[in-house]
Formats: sequence, C-alpha cells, structure tokens
Amino acid sequence: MAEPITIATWPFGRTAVETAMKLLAKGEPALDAALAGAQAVEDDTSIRNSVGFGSLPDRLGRLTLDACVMDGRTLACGAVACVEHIKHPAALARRVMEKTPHVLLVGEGAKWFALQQGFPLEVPYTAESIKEWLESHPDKKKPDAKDKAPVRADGASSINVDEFNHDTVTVLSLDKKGHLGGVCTTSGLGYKLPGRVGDSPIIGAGLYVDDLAGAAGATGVGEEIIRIGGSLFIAEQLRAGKSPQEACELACKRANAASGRRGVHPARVAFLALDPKGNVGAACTEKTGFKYAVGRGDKVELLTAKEIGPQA
Ligand code: SD4
Repeated sequence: MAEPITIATWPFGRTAVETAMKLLAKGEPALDAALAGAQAVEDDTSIRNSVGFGSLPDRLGRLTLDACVMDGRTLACGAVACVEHIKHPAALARRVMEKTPHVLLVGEGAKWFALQQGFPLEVPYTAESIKEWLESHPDKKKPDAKDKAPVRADGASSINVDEFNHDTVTVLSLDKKGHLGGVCTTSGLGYKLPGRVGDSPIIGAGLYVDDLAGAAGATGVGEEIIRIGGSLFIAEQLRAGKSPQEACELACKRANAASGRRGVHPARVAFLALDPKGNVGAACTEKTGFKYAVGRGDKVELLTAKEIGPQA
C-alpha cells in the first residue's frame, strides 16, 4: 500500500489538494482524486485570474478553456482545447479519454461533444471579469518600461506569468494502490490571441503521467513549455533514474537554454513532479515566484519552488 499524496500548482492548488486527499484517503483512484481537485478549483470563481469561469478572456473578450487528463496505469489520456461555454473542461477531457478513440478535441467540435455528453452550455462571464478585461486590456496600455520582453505574435509577451498572474492548476496524485493520475486545467494566458492554445491540454507538454516513470506537470508561458516537451522530458528523466527535483531543475535549464536561443530571458516556466514512490520536486525559472501545494496524510503545505537562473 502506498501513502497517498497530491501536489498542485500555485497557492490556489491547496483547494485541489485538500479535495483530492479526502478521496485518496477513502481509497479512490488517483485520476478520480486529481480530477475532483482540479474541478474544485474550476468551480471557485473567487480565485482571481484563475482556472475556469471568471478568468481572464482572450484578446476579443472570449473565455476559452483548455484541459487534459492522464491515467498512469494505462497511459490513457484525453484533452480539450479552446472550448467555450463549458464550465468543467477537465471532466470533458476525461470523457474524450473514455468515450472516444481520440486524445484531443478543440473548439466547436469539443463543444458539440460536450452537448452530446450532457454537459450544459453556460455563460462564463461575471461583471468583475468583464470590468477587469476592459480596464487591463493590453492594447490600451503603454508598454511597461519594466517589462523588457520582446513583442511576440502569440501575445504572451505582454503577460508575465509570475506570482500575481497565473491561471493553471495542474494536479498530480498517487493513490493507495500506487497508481498515478494527473489533470491540468486552465483558461490559458490572459489576452491571448483568439485560437491560441498553450501547453496545458497538450499531453507531454503541460502534463504527462506514467506509473512506470512518474508524473509531471507545468505552468507558465505555454509556448516555452511546448517547445521543450516539458512534462514528457521530466517523465523521461524520472524513468532514467533522476529524482523529481533533479528532473524539474533539468527541465528549467532546458527551457532557459531554448528561450535564450531566441533572446528571451527568462523562459518563465515552472514544473512539478511526483514519482511512483511519493517523492516530489518542483522548480521554476527566475521571476516566476512559483509556489505549490503538497498534501500527505491530513497535512497540506505550501512550498516555494527553487528558481533556476539562465546561468545554471
Ligand atoms: C498557458 N501554461 O496557457 C498556461 C498558462 C499558465 O499560469 O500556466 N499560467 O500557456
């Protein structure tokens, strides 16, 4: 019997961890627990800029959500991207995994599948989210002298992913039977270009889970995470014998090296990992201020990830 454990990104990951740990204590499977945890965060509209409804929409004011799930026992996985009007994209991603031969459904197709599966269409906007979108729209703002990041076509440059601006919850759980499950759900970067999809619903980028190696997840600027296949990279490091901490640090080094080749410093990404024995690790690139929640037994703590600079 393994000691159950759950880890999740950012301080609001505590909500996910607390929810998941209650299910793991009852002997529920890791994927069920991680999904319930992620959905608790999707449901919490009080979390500013966070996952799910109430988050920051895209450049045109449309809120589109991305999510994926993966089961470490079988490598079964499912994902949805750029889906509108669906409150629980992670649950929808699980339906893609269980009810279709596919891995990823996007946009209108994902919405059509959601309707077919009985998901209601809902209005994702709140008075606060519309007001905030109007007031902070980057097209209205003069460039901030402090933000030296070059302007990029993906619109990511105007949004710094740091302690105060983040919106992805990645939840990794280990259940009593020693199986791993993971879920990632997000509204993506605020003010992204319409149609933009980040790392979060991409298996191997925002999430990868394999009982025979370990589980890994990501948050931060998705373009940088996709470029290095971040979560699969970490899983392969675990498979080769690295600890979760070493593997996350190596992924940050790789991300910094990759972004450096295009003159972007730092990469602004963060990773967390959990191995099948219950060891955890996390690391972020500089200025990301990445914190993560860890639950073991009935204790949940918030830890600060080690920052990896470009010289590391
Ligand atoms: C994305 N990785 O869409 C997400 C954003 C994020 O904290 O994690 N923000 O690129």
